[in-house]
Amino acid sequence: MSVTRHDWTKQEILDIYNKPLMDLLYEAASIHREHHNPNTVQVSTLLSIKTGGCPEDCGYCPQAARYHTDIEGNDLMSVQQVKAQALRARASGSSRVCMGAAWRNVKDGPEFENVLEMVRTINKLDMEVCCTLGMITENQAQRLAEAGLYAYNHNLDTSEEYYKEVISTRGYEDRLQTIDNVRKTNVTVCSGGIIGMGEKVEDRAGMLVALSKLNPQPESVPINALVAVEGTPMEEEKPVAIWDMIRMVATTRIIMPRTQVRLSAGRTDMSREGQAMCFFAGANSIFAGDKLLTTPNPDVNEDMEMFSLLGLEPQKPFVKKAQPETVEAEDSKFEALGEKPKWSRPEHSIERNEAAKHKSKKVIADK
Ligand code: SAM
Ligand code: DTB
Ligand code: SF4
Repeated sequence: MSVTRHDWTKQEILDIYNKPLMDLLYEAASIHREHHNPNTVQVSTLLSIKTGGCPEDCGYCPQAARYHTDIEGNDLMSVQQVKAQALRARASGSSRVCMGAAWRNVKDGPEFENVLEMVRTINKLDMEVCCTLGMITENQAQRLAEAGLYAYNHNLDTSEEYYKEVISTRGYEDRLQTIDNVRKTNVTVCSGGIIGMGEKVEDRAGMLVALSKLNPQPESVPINALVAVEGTPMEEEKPVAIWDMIRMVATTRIIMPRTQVRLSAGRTDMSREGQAMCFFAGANSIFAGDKLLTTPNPDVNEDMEMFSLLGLEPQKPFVKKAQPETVEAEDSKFEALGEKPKWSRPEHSIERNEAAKHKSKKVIADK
């Protein structure tokens, strides 16, 4: 049985990533079979509960207010809307709902209270609940755990070095701190990143070093291919070659044998054959539903057809970890602390982020 290591070096990871493909696939698939059923795939549905208007400058993100993208922004959804969407997701075979909000960090107050109620509501539908709300404190993580949250998604996105070329409004350390805050609770950690942002293969390896150092390693690692959205600083990035996706998935599987590797954004550009190779290489979860947060994703029926072709079965909820109990708001042991944490703001200048910001002004002025 392969052991879980936390001391991988960048060079060791690069050597794996660059192996002849057949050797890489064989090794990854063998490790995959030691720890997982190769014919089941965990299916999550994403739900953007608060869309757009985000104050951050993440260079990949269509929801950053400063870039001129075409997305339609929305205030926080109601608990009833979320419940209806969750029921739809459950009926279509999803075991998990992942709620995303275009926030820098969670602020205590009525909106967070509503999110806690959404978590309670979905957990009571016997579905795994995940949230991705930006940076959170330990107290906020405890309150989410008490409401019945199963997983919290907070991506490292890339290597610490390349991160400085992507985001200037928050630091890598804060990402690690948020993950650590989640780890202090019984909520599982979902953390991965994006390839295709102009980074080097060394940066992909650097991100895997950072993820594999986490102890325990994340229960889920999403590998996103950049969705290059018009108006963002990364609008002109070339699509990720399927071979890069397969290599990244296989390497992640070898480095983190027990994690669920999630084949995330970018599937609309992948053939079924390409996705099948990713599943063979160790991917065992996907986001389903015709939309990710703001961008398209394959249709649910197309995915079910692919599952049937490949003999894959959707994973049932709570097979990896028992369902958390939901504590009602009135019985809560934790109260809102109204903390004002000092999350960092490096605020260095990133040329392409600045250019996209100014371009948006120009586009508006020209209209
Ligand atoms: N605002 C919160 C945050 O940043 O933590 C939560 C939502 S944010 C959209 C969640 C993740 O989606 C990001 O960390 C990033 O990895 C991924 N993402 C965003 N835009 C993307 C894009 N255009 N292509 C691929 N992945 C993307
Ligand atoms: C993750 O790693 N990928 C998902 C989820 N976690 C929140 C988000 C992908 C977003 C793709 C761009 C969009 O649809 O806005
Ligand atoms: Fe905001 Fe999250 Fe998008 Fe960054 S990734 S701009 S924090 S929604």
